[in-house]
Amino acid sequence: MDFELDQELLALKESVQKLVQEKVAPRAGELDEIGGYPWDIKEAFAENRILAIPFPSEYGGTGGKALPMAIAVEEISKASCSVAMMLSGQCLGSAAITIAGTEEQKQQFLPDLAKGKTLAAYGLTEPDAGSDVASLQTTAVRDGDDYVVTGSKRFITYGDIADVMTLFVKTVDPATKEKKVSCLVAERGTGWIVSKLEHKIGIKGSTTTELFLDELRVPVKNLLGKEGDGFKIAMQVLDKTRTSIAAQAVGMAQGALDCAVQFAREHLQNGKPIGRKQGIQMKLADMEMKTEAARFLTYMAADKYDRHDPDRGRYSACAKAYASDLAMEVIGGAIQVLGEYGYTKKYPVERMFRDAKVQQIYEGTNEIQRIVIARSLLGKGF
Ligand code: COS
Repeated sequence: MDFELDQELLALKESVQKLVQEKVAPRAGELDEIGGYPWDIKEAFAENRILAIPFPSEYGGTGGKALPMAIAVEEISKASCSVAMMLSGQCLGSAAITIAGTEEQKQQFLPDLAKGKTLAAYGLTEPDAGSDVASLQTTAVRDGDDYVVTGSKRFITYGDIADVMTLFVKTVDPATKEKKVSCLVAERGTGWIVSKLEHKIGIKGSTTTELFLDELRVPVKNLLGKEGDGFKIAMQVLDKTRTSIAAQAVGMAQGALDCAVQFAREHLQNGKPIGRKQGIQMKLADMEMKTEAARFLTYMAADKYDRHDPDRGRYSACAKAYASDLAMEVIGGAIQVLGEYGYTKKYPVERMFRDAKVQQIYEGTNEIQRIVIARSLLGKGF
């Protein structure tokens, strides 16, 4: 057992840190103010192969492993969770193809995604189907060589700018008339309409959309796996990507802790730094302990995913729920250390506090994570 990152991961961490300092940190506050997608940062990420991290090397990626993803996402999130979403979203939107695609489907979609020439979205959630995936209503009906898809999707990250969307639908078995969850790869320009851009509390530098699917045509050859495989594909994707959400939370907790430590060193009261007060020291120590614990749980979950551990889904749920609950606590603690300053836009902790709330919600609420964890402990039938 070795708790140190190997040379390759350390080099990745350093190169992402450098890029974040140059390109992301100076823009983080402005992105929160104006919203939208930072295309210039996307170009820098594409050039520096950051967007290639989610993809296997055979398809132009850097390996497609969860642990390097977690390390890169953590580093970006220290400065801006909105920008980290760019990488997390590319992984989430494409993972179904990596996991369940045929060789031909992978060759068709993955190389351009790995180059950052195209962007991906994950079309699962609907207005009436969030936590309960099986109750989704969007329907795909066969018409010759196409499926014709009708329905709507809600809270879809990058639905407005994605070129491909792994889209979860119900197909109808012609023999039994039974409706089954299936996964299609839909392409831009085939009939998905952005009906709304959400106004959110945080992660304002990433777009969240409502989509209206109006007779969207998807070639039958874009079906991933078989009809009826969609539910399991959706769950397998989330087993991987929840480690990336945990990494967002760890990155923000660390960013907030760093800010609180610096403030405690520099901010004077009665001529002495507030860091000399034990009340402040206790808070900083708690924040450090919890952030480290969340980081190691996140790295372990990602490593277990990469090793195909049979309990990888449970570990990624543990990491996602623990790290995101803890991030709210740590960032709230950082605001408390900064006092009124922390409540203003002069410091990034107020933005982090707003950005960190969503990790307790998206990719399955933390209540759902606890169900996943408990069922995994109890076994089939619970
Ligand atoms: N990998 C592979 N298969 C899985 C799986 C996983 N991680 N999780 C479940 N399955 C399989 C089960 O083994 C079961 O297979 P069989 O029918 O062959 O027995 C099937 O899928 C159904 O599983 P289950 O009965 O557990 O499904 P539920 O409808 O009870 O739902 C939860 C389970 C609630 C855990 C699931 O719907 C979930 O994770 N929801 C949250 C979705 C989410 O994260 N939404 C956010 C969207 S992305 S922003």
